[in-house]
Amino acid sequence: KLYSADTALAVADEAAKLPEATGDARAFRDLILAKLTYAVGKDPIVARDHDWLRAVSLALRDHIVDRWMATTRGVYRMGGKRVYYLSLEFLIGRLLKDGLNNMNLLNTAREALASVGVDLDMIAEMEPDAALGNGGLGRLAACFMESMATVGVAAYGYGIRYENGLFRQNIVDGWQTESPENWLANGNPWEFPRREVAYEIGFGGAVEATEGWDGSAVHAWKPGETILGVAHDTPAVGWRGNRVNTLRLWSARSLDPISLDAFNAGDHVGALAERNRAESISRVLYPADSTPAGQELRLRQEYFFTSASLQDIVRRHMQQYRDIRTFANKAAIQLNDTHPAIAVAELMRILIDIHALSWSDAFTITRDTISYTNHTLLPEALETWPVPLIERLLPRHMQIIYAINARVLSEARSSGASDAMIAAVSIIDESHGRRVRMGNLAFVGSHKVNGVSALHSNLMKETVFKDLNTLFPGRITNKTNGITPRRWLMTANPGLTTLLRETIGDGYLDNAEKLVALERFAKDAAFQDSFATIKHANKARLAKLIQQSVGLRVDPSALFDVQIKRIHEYKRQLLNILETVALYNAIRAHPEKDWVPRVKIFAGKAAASYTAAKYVIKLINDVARVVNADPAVRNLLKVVFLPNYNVSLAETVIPAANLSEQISTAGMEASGTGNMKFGLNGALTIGTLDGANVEMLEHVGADNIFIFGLKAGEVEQRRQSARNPGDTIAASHALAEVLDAVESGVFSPTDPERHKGTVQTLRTSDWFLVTDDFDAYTAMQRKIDALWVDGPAWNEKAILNVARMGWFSSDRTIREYSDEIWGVPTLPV
Ligand code: B1N
Repeated sequence: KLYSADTALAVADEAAKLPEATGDARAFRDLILAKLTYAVGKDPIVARDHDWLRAVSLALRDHIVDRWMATTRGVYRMGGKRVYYLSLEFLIGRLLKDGLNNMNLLNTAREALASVGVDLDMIAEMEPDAALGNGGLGRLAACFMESMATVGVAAYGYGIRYENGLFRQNIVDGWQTESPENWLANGNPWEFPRREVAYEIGFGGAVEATEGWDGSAVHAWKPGETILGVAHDTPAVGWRGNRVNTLRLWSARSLDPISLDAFNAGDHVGALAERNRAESISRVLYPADSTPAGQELRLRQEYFFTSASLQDIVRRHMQQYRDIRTFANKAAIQLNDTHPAIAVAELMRILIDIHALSWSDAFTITRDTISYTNHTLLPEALETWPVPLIERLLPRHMQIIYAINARVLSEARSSGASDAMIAAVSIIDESHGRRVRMGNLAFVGSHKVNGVSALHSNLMKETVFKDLNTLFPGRITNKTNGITPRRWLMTANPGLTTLLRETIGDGYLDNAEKLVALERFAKDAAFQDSFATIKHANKARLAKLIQQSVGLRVDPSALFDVQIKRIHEYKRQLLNILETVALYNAIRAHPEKDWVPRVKIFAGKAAASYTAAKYVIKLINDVARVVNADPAVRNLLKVVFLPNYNVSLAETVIPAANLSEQISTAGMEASGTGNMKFGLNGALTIGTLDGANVEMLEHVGADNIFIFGLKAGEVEQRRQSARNPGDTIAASHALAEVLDAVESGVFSPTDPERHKGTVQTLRTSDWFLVTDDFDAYTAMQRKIDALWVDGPAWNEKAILNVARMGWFSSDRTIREYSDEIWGVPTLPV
C-alpha cells in the first residue's frame, strides 16, 4: 500500500525522532532505513510494502553474511571434509522469518519495523514462496540444508536455479489449471550471482581415442555443443546462526549470447535461437513427483547441474590440496535420488580423462566419495534412459557406464550368480529396449545406499535392489527422514513455541528430543488449557484464510481433519473423499445422532498430465459443493479444497490441524515427512503402517496414533491373489452406497458420467486397495469421533505426540548421515 500523506508524515517524523525502538532494535531499524535508502533507493515517506520487505531482507542478509564468511573461512583453515548435497530440487519456501528466527532477530526486527509503522507479519507474507521442488524430496533437501548448518557440518547444496518453480495451481470450476510461477519477478534479495564461477558443460559430439605414453588408450570427449553453468549462491543459516552454509544453484547461459554472425547478417531472431536453446535448461522445474519425466530436456538438466557441481567441487579441492588422490578424504557427495546419478560416470571421466588416474584408482575414489539416497520403490518412478539417447548426448559417459557394468557383471559371474541375477544387477536393462538403469548405476558407484524409513529400506533389500544387496552386502542402510523443528515448530507455530519454552525451558530448540520433558504435563489441566487455546487460535487463523481463499465459513471448534500433499493415487485422497461421502450419507440418514462437527481440508497439486489425480481434485470439489450447500448437514460437515498448496500454506495449515491423514497404500510411501510435521504440532495421525508412520507408532505408542488397514505384506499378498474388488464392495453396504452415488452423478448433476471412470477402476482393478481398506478406515474415523468428545483425553494424546516427536528432527537424521555415511564430525548435542 502507498501510505497516505498523514501516515507518511507520521512515519517520517518518527524516523526523525527515532522514538520507540531501543538497543538492538534501534540499530536494526537504522540498518533497515539505510538499506531502504541506499540499496532500494526509496525515501521512507514513499516506500511501499515490497520496498520495506526488500530493505528488511537486505538488513538481515548483512547479519547472515558476517556469519557466512566466518564459517567459510573456518572450514578452509581446518582443512576438514566437506559435504556436497546434489539435488534437482530444493523446496525452500520463504526465507525471511526463518532467517530472522535462526539469527535471533525476529523480535528485534518486529520492533524495529513497528517503530516506522510497518507490520513485519504483513510484509513477510509478501515474500514469494520459492518452490524449486515438487514435494517431500525437495522439502527434505531444504530441511537438510538447515540441519547441516545447525549441527555444524560444512556443506554445500547444489541444484538448479529454475526461473520458474513449480506451477501455480488455480481451481477453475473445481478443476485444476496450471499457470507459471514467476518467483523472481521482483528480484531475489537472498542470492549472490557469481558471474566468475562459471563452467562449460558439453553435450553430444564424439570421443577421440589416442594412445597414451604407456600404450594405454586416452579418451578425449569433443562435445558438439557447449553451454555455461553460472553459480548463484544463497546462504543457508543454521539455528542460532551457528554456521552458515551455501546453497549454490546453477543457471544456464549460452557461451555466445547472440550469435554475432547471424546478427550481422540481419537474422536478429535466429541470432537468439541458440541462446534460447541453451538457457531453456534452467527455465523450468519438471512438475513430476514420484514419476519420471522421460524427456531429453530433463536428462540435459540432470547432466547440466551434476557436471557444473562436480567441476566446482574438484576445482575447490585442487585449489586447496593440489592432489586429486586425497579427494575422497575431503569430499562426500550425496546423490538425492537418481536425478544426479550421472555423477558416477562424470566423476570417473574427470578423474581418468582430465586427471589421468588409472581406472581402478578412479573407481575407488568415486565409490568412496559418492553415496545415494533412494526415495521411492514405485517401479514406474525408477529412472531409466534409452541407451541411444545417452550415446548421443553423453557419448563418453556411455562408454564409462559400459566399462563399469562389465566389471560389475564379471564380479557377479565369478561369485556364481545365475543368469537372472546377472540380468537384475546389470546397469543395462535389456528387457524394454536397451535402457540405462540409473538406480543400478548409482548403487554400484556408491559406498552407501540408503532408504528413508525403516520399512522402505527393508523393502529396498527385498525388491528393487534384492540382487545388488546380495552382491554388495551391507551397502544398503536406513536413514529415517526428519524435519527441521525451527521452521516447522518455531516459525510456523510461535504460540506453541512460547508455551513450550515457558513450560520446559528452551533446551528443546537445540535438542528436540528434550521435548519428552513435556510428557509430565500431558494430563495437567492448566497446561492442557493453554495448549488447547493455542490450537484454537491457530484454527481461527486458518478459518480466516479459508474464508478469504474459497469463501467458506468454517467453525474453529470443529475437528479439523487435514490431508495436504501431492495428489497421487497411492496417497489415496480418494479413500478420504469417499469416506467423506459415507459420513455425509450417514448424517443425512440419522440427523438425530450427535455427530462430531468436522471440517475436511484438502490441498495439493497434481502433475499436469496426471489425469486420474486431476479427477480426484474435481471429485473433492464436486463433493464440497454439494455437502457445503446442504442444509440437512447443518454445520456438521464442511469440505474444503485449498488451492495452490505450497510450503507457506503448509506453515499455516499444519499448526491448525487436529487430525493428520497419512493413509497411503502400505508399502508405497517411502517415508512421508508431513506426518512428522503434524505430530510435532499436536495433531493426531490416522494412518496405515507405511513409511515413517511405522516409526511414529513406535515413538508415540499405540494409544496415541490411529493405525488401520492392510500391512505392506498383506497388500502384496492381495495383489498376487485373484481378488475381485466387486466382492469387497458388495460386502460393504456403506461403500456400495457411496460408489453408486458417485457413479450415478449425485455430485456431478450437470455431467453425471464424470466420475464413472474413477469408480469403474475401483470396481475392476483397484490397484491401490481403496476398497479393501475402506471399512477399516471408516471404523477408525468413528472411533476418532468418540475420542474427540472427550477433550482432556484428546489433548493428552496430542501433547504426547508433541513430546515424542523430537526423534524426527532432521538434526538427528543429519547426525546419522554424518557418522555413518559421510565420515564428518558434528557439534556435540
Ligand atoms: O520423497 C520423500 C518421502 O518422504 C516420500 O515418501 C517420497 O514419496 C518422496 C521423482 C520424486 N520419492 N520420489 C520422489 C520426486 C520428484 C521426481 O521427479 C521422484 N519424491 C519422493 C522424501 O524422502
